[in-house]
Amino acid sequence: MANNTFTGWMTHTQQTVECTLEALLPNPARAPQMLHEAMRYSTLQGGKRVRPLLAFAAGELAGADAANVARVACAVEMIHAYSLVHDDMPCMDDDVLRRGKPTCHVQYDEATALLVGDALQTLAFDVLASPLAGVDAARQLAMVKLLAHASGHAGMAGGQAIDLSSVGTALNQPELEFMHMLKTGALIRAAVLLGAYCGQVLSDAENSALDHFAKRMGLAFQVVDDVLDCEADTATLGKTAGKDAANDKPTYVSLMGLGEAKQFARDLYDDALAALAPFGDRADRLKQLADYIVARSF
Ligand code: GRG
Repeated sequence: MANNTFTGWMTHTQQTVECTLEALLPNPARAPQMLHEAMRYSTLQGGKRVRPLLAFAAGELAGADAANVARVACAVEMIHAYSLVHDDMPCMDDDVLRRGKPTCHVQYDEATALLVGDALQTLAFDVLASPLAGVDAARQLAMVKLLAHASGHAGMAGGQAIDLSSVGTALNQPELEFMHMLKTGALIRAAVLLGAYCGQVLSDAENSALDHFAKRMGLAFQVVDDVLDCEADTATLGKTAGKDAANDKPTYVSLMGLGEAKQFARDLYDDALAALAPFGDRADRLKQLADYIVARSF
């Protein structure tokens, strides 16, 4: 399929991500074989690769070298894969299926799943800290710090902690928003900014416009996830709208109802797209991607 259509670009980019991950992940024939195999099992051939796609689209906007973006995008995807492996473990969400196959701790064992997450996280930083052609060392250091911040206590891990401690409690909308901004939003924001940092230096105004886009998209992604979950549950189980059956966690649908949650997703999407106006057609890929991520819930 031609790369100049959005679908063609997406398929091509997903294939690039798959090949780059293949090359970066450890060889399953080498010891420790089970760890290496489980890292590959948890990362390859699965997922929509939304974060890498965002990195590539932001890289295009900044005129970045595709090989650099591929490495950075894969570093972000490794953090994402690690988070899913740990999130599925019995001490967290205790899920048995992920992407249509047994979760890592079911397929292997809990100790292996813990180590897979640890090893994917450190591999991500190894990849991000390895020289990127044409990117100066100070900028690359800032990129490493950005991913660390997005993944740790002030980002994804912190959001997960708030999520776990909120089970059975009634979060209000600002609290829910704060939790999601950290848990899923921070990594999505990092994907966009890291992709752009692979390219030409943007002005302060351009950086904050892109940052605003990335934050709005991070939240929109979660609202859409809640809307689609609710619609799938209602269709298959006739479940009460918006309650997470596994642990009664609050969602945007349980907080504001399905119609308002959809409207909220649309408002976030409109706001995100408005932030891209100063980039003109350089932001076309990001706009198409925003459409793909959010508009599927309208
Ligand atoms: C364990 C530190 C730690 C954090 C876990 C992101 C996360 C934090 C948990 C995921 C829980 C979850 C299902 C959240 C809903 C939104 C979400 C991030 C879904 C999974 O991301 P997708 O849709 O998944 O990009 P694929 O499989 O396409 O990669």
